Amino acid sequence: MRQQNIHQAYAIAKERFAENDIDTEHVLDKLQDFHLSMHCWQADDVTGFETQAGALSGGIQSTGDHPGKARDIDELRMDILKAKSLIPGTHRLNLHEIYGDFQGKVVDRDEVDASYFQTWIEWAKENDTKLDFNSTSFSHPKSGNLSLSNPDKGIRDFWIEHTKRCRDIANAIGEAQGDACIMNLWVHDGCKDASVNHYLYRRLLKESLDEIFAKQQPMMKDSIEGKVFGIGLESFTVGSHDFYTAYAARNNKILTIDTGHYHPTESPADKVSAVLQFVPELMLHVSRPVRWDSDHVTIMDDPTQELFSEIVRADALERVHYGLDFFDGSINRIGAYVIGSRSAQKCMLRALLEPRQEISRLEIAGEGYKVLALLEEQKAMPWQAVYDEFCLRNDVPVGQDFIHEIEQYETTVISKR
Ligand code: RNT
Ligand code: ZN
Repeated sequence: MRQQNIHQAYAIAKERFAENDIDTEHVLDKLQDFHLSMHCWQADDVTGFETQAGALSGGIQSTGDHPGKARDIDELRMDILKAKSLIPGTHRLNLHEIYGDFQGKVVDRDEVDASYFQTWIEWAKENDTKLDFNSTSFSHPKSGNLSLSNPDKGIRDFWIEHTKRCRDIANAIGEAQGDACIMNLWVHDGCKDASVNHYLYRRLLKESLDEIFAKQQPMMKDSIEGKVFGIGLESFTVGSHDFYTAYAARNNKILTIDTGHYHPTESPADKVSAVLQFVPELMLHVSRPVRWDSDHVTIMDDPTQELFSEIVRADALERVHYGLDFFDGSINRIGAYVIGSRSAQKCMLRALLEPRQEISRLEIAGEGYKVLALLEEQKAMPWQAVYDEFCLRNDVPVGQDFIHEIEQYETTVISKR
């Protein structure tokens, strides 16, 4: 009965959208081809599996102590598969270097190699998942306030070596999966208080990056991520948005836009059409800033909707990679994955359902009020019926039904940890 209602609602929505010349079947195909890169670090509050692991540092923090976080690689893989089973479509997994399969061995960051990611490569293959990658400069005794921009050559070289090795790993992953692995580079480097060596730090970061990127790596792509500030590094950030935008434009690198990394009234969405004139591709870290935190679970808020709409309006679907980046330790972590992923997907769906050709035509013809009228009307169009149909076709729970599944998993698995 319920299934029948969903199909019926979809049939009505389909007709309604067709009045605007939107073919919902075509949109559903596009949504099927929309792959998120799910971050592995929501499952364990960015802890990772280093045998020698210390506390989370580098200006990021995961707060809350909801019981049952993944404690080892098996639990993490299981949790991610559970989350994936509740998200329609096929999605990638984004690994940080500290999530290697170290098997109890102490492997320092300048010693890591692809062998520690072999079981991940196999797991990914078995589970029809492509992998992306990140170097990890935080949570390490040598992290301090400065890593790749550290005036101490010994420390700088340590992180350069780490990052070069991470590129080798990403390339090996890319080769194994027959699809380029994107390696994101974010370093926390900054100053807590007033400082005068900004030019020096930025020159050092630029030189470190030049050295790191010197090697050609055909099966991986580099993305670089700036930030407005880190916790404990409030006064200055070496890798600011301007720094990486300029670097990416000059060196043909993918620019990462983390939606939590800008000033409160600055619009990440507005950057899409600006930077895509100069950088080849974008990587998103879809997140949600709240006060000082840049990593709350993604929801369907206006900034997220605007971001996806801008990508579709720029006709840039093929030039954007869709990473997620939030970590909330205060709620059920699988729930966090599912809510964040489905919300990002719904924003993309709404963006795809917009009659943009018609709105664009009206705008260019100077028919201002009609543009506004159509944009306003879109907000109440029955997109939800299309999303429900999408869930049904992908054999995942429709609407809030996923809550029940997470609750069961909480009782039978998570609460036993
Ligand atoms: C930190 C950056 C970065 C991290 C992850 C864990 O502010 O957003 O992307 O969240 O690498
Ligand atoms: Zn990020």
